[in-house]
Amino acid sequence: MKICTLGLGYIGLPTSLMFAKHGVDVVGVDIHPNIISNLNLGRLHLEEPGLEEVLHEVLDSGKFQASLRPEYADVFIVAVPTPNNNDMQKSCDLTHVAEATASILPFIRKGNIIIIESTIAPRSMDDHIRPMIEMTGLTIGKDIFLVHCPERVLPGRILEELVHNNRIVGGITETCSYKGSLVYQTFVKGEIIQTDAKTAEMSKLMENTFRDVNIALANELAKVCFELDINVLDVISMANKHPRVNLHQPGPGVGGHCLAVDPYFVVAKSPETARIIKLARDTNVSMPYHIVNCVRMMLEGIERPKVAVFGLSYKGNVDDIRESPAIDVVNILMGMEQMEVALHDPHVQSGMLPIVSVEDAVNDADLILVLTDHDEFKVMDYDDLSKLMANKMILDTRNCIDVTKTGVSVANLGNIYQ
Ligand code: SAJ
Repeated sequence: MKICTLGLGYIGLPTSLMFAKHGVDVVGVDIHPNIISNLNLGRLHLEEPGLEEVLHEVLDSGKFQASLRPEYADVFIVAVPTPNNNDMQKSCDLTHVAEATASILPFIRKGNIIIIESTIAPRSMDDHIRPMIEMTGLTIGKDIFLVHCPERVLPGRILEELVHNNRIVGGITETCSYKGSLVYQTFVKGEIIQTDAKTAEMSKLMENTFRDVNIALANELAKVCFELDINVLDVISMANKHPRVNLHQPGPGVGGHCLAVDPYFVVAKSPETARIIKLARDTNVSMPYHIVNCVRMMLEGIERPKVAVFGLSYKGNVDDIRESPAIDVVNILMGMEQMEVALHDPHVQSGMLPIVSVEDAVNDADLILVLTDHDEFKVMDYDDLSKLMANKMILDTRNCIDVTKTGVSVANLGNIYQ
């Protein structure tokens, strides 16, 4: 079998490498020349545990090659980004998916399987992708097989989850679903569930929406408890002792290219009806302002305060700053008069951000503001570090510092008012 993947980002690259590791000939296509040249030299452009080793393995075995152009193959997998459109409802922007699909049309032949893995708005397969393929004159379900198989892996655990998670394979016809499921049998150990395309689209969107809505509930609770002088973290751990309750963790907001993006696809398709989903988004988007209010409260009375921000990525142990609430917090803080803000993140290497060493960030700072739960921040010697500070204050918005191991008092979203 030969597979041609379109898009070599957080999903397309690990997926390509996993197929190659299991003996499939893979050509991975991306539109960025630097990504292609680096990958062919064994250099990664993103951080994901275990990925570099697999890249070297499949380059050595000759099973993987990165390229700027698609080629003839048995299977085409589209894994390109679907951002929000710039409209009021932040609908699903299918431009990259449509362009990637158009780019393979000259190479598709009878018997090929085309898989869209990108997260897409409900009915995108039926209303947009299907007509593009039908324009070739090939009959879907007979000559060519079209499926939506949404990616569902968690950044930070991608290689493990690619193998062990269940896969939903939603075909345009039943034969499409069957043919698509055979492709994933190459390495997937989880259940491979066959359904239709629109059920697959909505199932994927609901997984991320479920999580977003639940985090919004925790964040709303954090704000309510703040107003009522109740420790939200204690409340959550008490309530979660009930066998059917699983409150999520409050924090500075919800980021990444999935939870902060996908729920809008549903809202945009059904704006009058999808009200809880929209409200959850609004609540999560409001969290950076709540965090800044907390910071302001802690710094009251200090002239020209300095905040050392720990963590810019959207969650712990990843380098991805897309839609990161930490960036929103930083932007609000930087817009405040008299406020000095220093940034530290051991995972992020963005040339665009003035990231400094931990010592430079903390030197003369009044407050350490932890916005991302990187492992490095959990094991740091805060007693030692605080000697460099003008005022020894820490606000841990992720509740990730073990307070029993530090002599410095650490505020979190549960005890900020005290
Ligand atoms: N977060 C909280 N509180 C929590 C849990 C998470 O504030 O209790 C925040 C995180 O800090 C982060 C954001 O939510 O900013 C999202 O993080 P995440 O770890 O929940 O999810 P992602 O975006 O990294 O990956 C999600 C996963 N979806 C689900 O768990 C339902 C993953 O399986 C999907 O493949 C991925 O989206 C995707 O690509 O769609």
